[in-house]
Amino acid sequence: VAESAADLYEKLLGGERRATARLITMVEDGVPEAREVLQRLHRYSGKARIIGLTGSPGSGKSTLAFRLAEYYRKEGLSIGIIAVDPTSAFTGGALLGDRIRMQGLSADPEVFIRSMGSRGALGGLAVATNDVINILDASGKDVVIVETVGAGQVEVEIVKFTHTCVVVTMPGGGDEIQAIKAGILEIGDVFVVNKSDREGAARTAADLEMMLETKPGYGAAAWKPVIVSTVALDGEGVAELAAAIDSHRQFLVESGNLEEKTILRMKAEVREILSQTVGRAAEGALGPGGPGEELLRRMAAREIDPHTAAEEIARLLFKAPPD
Ligand SMILES: Nc1nc2c(ncn2[C@@H]2O[C@H](COP(=O)(O)OP(=O)(O)OP(=O)(O)O)[C@@H](O)[C@H]2O)c(=O)[nH]1
Ligand SMILES: [Mg+2]
Repeated sequence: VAESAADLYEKLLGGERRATARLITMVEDGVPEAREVLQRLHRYSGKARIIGLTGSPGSGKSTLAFRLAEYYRKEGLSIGIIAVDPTSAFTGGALLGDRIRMQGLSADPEVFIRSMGSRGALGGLAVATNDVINILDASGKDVVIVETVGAGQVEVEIVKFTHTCVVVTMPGGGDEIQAIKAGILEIGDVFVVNKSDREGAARTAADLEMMLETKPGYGAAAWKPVIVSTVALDGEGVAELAAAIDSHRQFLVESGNLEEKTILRMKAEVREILSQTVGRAAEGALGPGGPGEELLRRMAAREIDPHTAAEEIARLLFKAPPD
């Protein structure tokens, strides 16, 4: 029996996990009714702290996410964890110990864990992820952790949807730091050298520090990125990481940057949605039976150039008065 959008909405606000899970699946599948629920939910979101965890594959992001979740649970906070396009699923590669700890966490009604594959890429993975952040936020989660593999444009896009971005790295000589250099340095508020039980951790932290301090604009920046060393395996340094995340949060609140960040988040969100809408409209206009069909023929006959044709279509799409 299909649940109506109104039912789903009520159940979600009532804290029903199944409703949350169902709505997320609907978002991933691009089911139109999901939008109706998202619209209604919007005014209930905006309370959660949103933390991004990004960094190279296998650096320990998932393990750290669980550790952080355990830490926040002890503080009495509820948690949502989203893993975006994980190279290894939560139930996959992890060691037995990890799996058992994870099962413990996922049995906790105050913890909601979800992996998002590129299945949701249809409507844009970044938008789908942000929808899921908002769903977990509205469902009452105090903290939402978003894990992404810090590689592509989508990840950088997703980081814009978080309040605090944690970049996770591990000892591994120059390669590791080199990987970080590509764009990731700019987006980190907190940097973690995980697997500090391994050789070369101090060196990696020192290299990182030097890179951050020589970054253009470092002296003028109001927030100086913090570097934390952790061993996610046994939880060492996790309290320090939580403290660093907290002080960044504090900074955002006190400097008024939180509000600015929220506006930027909304902007990124609307921009993504708009560009998709406009893209689809353009496809439609140029498709069979669309107003562009005739224009395309005229272009082929060299009667009209592509710029003029695009202008005409834009005028049709946006219904702007002809000039
Ligand atoms: N030695 C050591 N191993 C760790 C530490 N943290 C995590 N690992 C191990 O590193 C491996 C990868 O950990 P994950 O937490 O899955 O890493 P990830 O960054 O989420 O990996 P992907 O999502 O696949 O990119 C696992 O086998 C962990 O047990 C650590 O502090 N020290
Ligand atoms: Mg992972």
